[in-house]
Amino acid sequence: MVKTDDLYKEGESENWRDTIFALSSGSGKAGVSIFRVSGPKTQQIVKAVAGLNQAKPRYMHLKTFRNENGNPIDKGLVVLFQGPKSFTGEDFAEFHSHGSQAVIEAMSRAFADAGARQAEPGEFTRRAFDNGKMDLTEAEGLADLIDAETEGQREQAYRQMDGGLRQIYEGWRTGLIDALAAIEGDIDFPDEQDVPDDLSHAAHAPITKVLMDMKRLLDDSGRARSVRRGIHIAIIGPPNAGKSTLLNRLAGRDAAIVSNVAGTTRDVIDVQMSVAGLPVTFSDTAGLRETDNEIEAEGVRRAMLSSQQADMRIGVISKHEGDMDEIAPVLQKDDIIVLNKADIGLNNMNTGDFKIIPVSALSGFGFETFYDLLSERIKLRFGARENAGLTRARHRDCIEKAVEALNMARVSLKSAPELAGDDVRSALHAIKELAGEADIEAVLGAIFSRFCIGK
Ligand SMILES: Nc1nc2c(ncn2[C@@H]2O[C@H](COP(=O)(O)OP(=O)(O)OP(=O)(O)O)[C@@H](O)[C@H]2O)c(=O)[nH]1
Ligand SMILES: [Mg+2]
Repeated sequence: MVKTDDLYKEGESENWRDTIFALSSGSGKAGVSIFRVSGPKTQQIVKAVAGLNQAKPRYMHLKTFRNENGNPIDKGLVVLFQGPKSFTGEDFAEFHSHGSQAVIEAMSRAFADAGARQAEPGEFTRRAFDNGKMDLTEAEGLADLIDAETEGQREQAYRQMDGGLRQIYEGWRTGLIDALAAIEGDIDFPDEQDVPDDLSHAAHAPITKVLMDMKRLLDDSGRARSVRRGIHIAIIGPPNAGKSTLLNRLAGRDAAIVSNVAGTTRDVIDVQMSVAGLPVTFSDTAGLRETDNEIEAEGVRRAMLSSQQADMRIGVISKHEGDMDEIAPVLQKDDIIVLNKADIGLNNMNTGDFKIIPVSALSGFGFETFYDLLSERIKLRFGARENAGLTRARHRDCIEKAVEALNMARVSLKSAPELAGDDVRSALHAIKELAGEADIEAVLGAIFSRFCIGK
């Protein structure tokens, strides 16, 4: 773990010893509000505000909370956690008061008067991280859990917060340290009899295993990131095929303008919803066609861009000959095609390898079948996996660095094992960065400042 001395430069160290407080439950009127206090003055504050001289740690005490003058503010619960057995690793307390604006203000004043200062966003978690209560991936998982809006996001975030990724990289670290030991044995004692000649080979197996593991996780990283950020699905097709009508049916409201004028939709219209417990943004786009109209042409350009950037596409065609030709170039494997306007009769369409679903976006015919297939595809491609994944670009960057280093290590092993040692050390450093153990103050600042206050 990182030592706090390394992280807090001269002048900032005083900051570290501050006692901080914050309203940790959401702001606004509520039945109950929860304040957190952390730092060396915590017990003193529990005494000053709750009148508890000897709080029994980890026990809820029902107390009257008082201001500096001894006047009662409210009655509520207080619990003390003595460091290091607390969330932050410091002395830490929670006060549960009633949730009115006036109580919140009076409580905040009481904490400030008793010697605490208002916490910065993410400062509690930052202290937990600095005190070795969690690594950086776990802190990120916690941030994601707080932000989770769908079941799939919650599951993924929980797994990461619970040390899923940490477990994986600790395994890698063990493997690579074994490999390093094998390599260095070769270098440092080349003439000693009890060191076998093929030590470099002993390093080969653990390096390869870690490498394969890392590659597998990298392959899956697109999925993990999509779940965290939201899955993007573009609705594309020729003008008038019924894309906007389909979007409206998915959204259950009139999100996009529908008309029988070809070229109605120009801007990309996004609708967010949860499908199969996963966060999905559907983008309705302009109908794809050659056009002289400048504005429509810009719409088509945006449609193409949205389609390329999307994780998946829904191609909407109606019965026109040539519809398929318009969308075929932009479709990718596992995309879905709907043959719309089934209410006015169906033609047979040659859609190549793509499964086609007849629907009527207008009447709702076939919509359920389409929606079930869509959910199934989304679940299959983006649904939860057993193991934790690489949910952020930061994770992927670290692992890519490690993979590059280990690839070089494998090459070096045969010819120049001393170089392989350096490569393995680089890979170990990349793992340190992933864990938040390397000196990456800027990264830490960026991550923790995104937390809400009180976390
Ligand atoms: N009969 C029938 N008409 C439909 C169906 N879906 C859409 N329409 C009609 O087809 C016309 C075009 O529908 P839109 O949803 O605006 O089509 P679009 O693909 O968004 O068109 P652009 O935005 O111009 O690219 C409208 O008059 C809709 O009412 C359907 O399933 N059956
Ligand atoms: Mg439209």
